[in-house]
Amino acid sequence: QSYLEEIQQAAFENRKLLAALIDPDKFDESKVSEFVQKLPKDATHIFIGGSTVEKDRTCAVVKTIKNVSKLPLILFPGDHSQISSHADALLFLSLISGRNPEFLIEQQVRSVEKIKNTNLEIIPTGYILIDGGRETSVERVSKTIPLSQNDIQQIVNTALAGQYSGKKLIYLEAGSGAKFPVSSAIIQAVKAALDIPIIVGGGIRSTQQLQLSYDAGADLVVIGTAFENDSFQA
Ligand code: 1GP
Repeated sequence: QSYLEEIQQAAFENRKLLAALIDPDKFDESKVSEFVQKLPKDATHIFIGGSTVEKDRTCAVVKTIKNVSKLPLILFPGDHSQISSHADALLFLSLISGRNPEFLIEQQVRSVEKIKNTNLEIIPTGYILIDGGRETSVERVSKTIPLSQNDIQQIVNTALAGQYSGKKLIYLEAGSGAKFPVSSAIIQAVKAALDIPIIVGGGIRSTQQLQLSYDAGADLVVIGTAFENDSFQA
């Protein structure tokens, strides 16, 4: 079974998934092993990536994580430099909420030479940036405008356009450190319209917010900051 198939099957069976996001810029190798060993037992995946990561850091951190954890390690890269062949899979992201060709296709083309001779599983993913109440680094780096949480129809249409173009997953992103996460109303509407699994992340800091996202229809939730600062509220 591929990593994508595992996610699809869990979504089909309504088994909720939880990814801990590691931003290689914020962890040195010794810190990362300790962090991974202390992750909550219900974490099912590790995502790795960030908006701005120094060259070669990702690879070093990926190798360290691989030594200490058996969880599937999935690249969630901010740009083509963050691709490491030592991970298990790659969210091949296209920032479809934005209109910046750099993140719609340029970074993807530039990543091909790095990817094509590896065993990385490539997972086509539509990435949708939604306003989380404060400017986040995704917005700054991608130079794109997040969709308003009020414009549910535009978010649903964007997600559907992603599905129709062959994306296998849709990622609803409020941005790392968002003030408020993607609303239940948005998740519900996207879930009702789509046939593919939905990832939700950005600004989720408590069990209650996590459960709200799951109840609304998120198949996989990503938590970065709250785990990183050890501030997640049980
Ligand atoms: C960011 O969705 C992730 O890409 C996680 O966000 O750091 O706010 O948990 P947080």
